[in-house]
Amino acid sequence: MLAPLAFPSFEQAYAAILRHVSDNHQYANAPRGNDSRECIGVSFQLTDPRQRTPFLVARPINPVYHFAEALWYLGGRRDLDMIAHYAPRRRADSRDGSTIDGSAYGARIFAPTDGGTSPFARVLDLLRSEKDSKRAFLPVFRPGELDDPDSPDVPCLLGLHLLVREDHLHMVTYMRANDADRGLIADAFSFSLIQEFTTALLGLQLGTYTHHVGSMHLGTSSLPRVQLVLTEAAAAPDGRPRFTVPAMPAETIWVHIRTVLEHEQLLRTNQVRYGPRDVAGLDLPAYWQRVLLLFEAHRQLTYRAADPVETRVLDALEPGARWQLEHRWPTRVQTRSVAR
Ligand code: 5HM
Repeated sequence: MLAPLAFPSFEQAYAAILRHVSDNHQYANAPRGNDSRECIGVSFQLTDPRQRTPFLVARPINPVYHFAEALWYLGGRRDLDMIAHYAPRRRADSRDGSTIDGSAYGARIFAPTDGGTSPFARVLDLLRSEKDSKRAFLPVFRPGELDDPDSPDVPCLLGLHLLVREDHLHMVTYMRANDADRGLIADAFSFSLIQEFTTALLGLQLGTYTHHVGSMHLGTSSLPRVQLVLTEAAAAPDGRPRFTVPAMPAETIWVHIRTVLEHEQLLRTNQVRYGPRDVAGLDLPAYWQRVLLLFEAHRQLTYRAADPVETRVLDALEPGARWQLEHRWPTRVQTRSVAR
């Protein structure tokens, strides 16, 4: 795939990539013991980067994890406390049991460097002063990355490139490697959400999202599920996903991200419980209130033994996110038809 192919949603891109790697893999190999089917140099483009998540029965998604990861990046964080709460397997990426280095991309993009300014803030300054710049690159992979041959966590993301063209903000992602059925789903979600937030900060329209990968691969253990995903995707009437993801409010600012992160921590540590009325009392756009209710749903899944998640919380969620929860935790999350 030399030229990027454009898709209206990630779900359609994901199905196309899965089909490409499973039907046309160039190599069967096992780097670091991971049995894979691999294609070299794979790219795709999303014409509407908001449609960033799949709604497929065969591939249950945890929307709470995806928002947690995107917010963890935006918070410039490295702590395992937050990210491993939603994905315990991330502990394997840590050397010291409390922080992540290589794949804590946000710490390399949003945290201030020695000069007191973050690379992200500098890139925003650049784009405000010269809109057509080609220099707005946010590097993640560093020259010394391979110095330690035993590193558990070498970043897969090389960097993110922002381009403003005709009042639209485009993002181009460069990755050395992507697992098409795992990392890709999380990466496209987080990076396109960062793109949408940046679009709001700059007062622009959302442009395209392009994703370039050196090694696009599938673990052989994923192959049976991938076939089910491909059968389901092929049966979709017009190829379109079941749900449309709403726009992030254009008035979203850093204070909203920080507020969501503060309340996420309270929910993660079970210090508060929220219903729709509680989050309505916070100084947050409705979009972000609904994201907090996703964290409340996760609090209930974590701390309320086998109880079902409260209907008042489920009913206030974004319909697509609720559907994903229903399919991810079918015994704990009532389907909408039963709830009504
Ligand atoms: O041996 P290597 O360091 O490449 O293994 C990392 C694995 O995690 C690869 O399969 C890579 O594609 C996947 N991965 C991903 O797809 C990892 C990260 C974290 O850096 C990511 N996307 N964001």
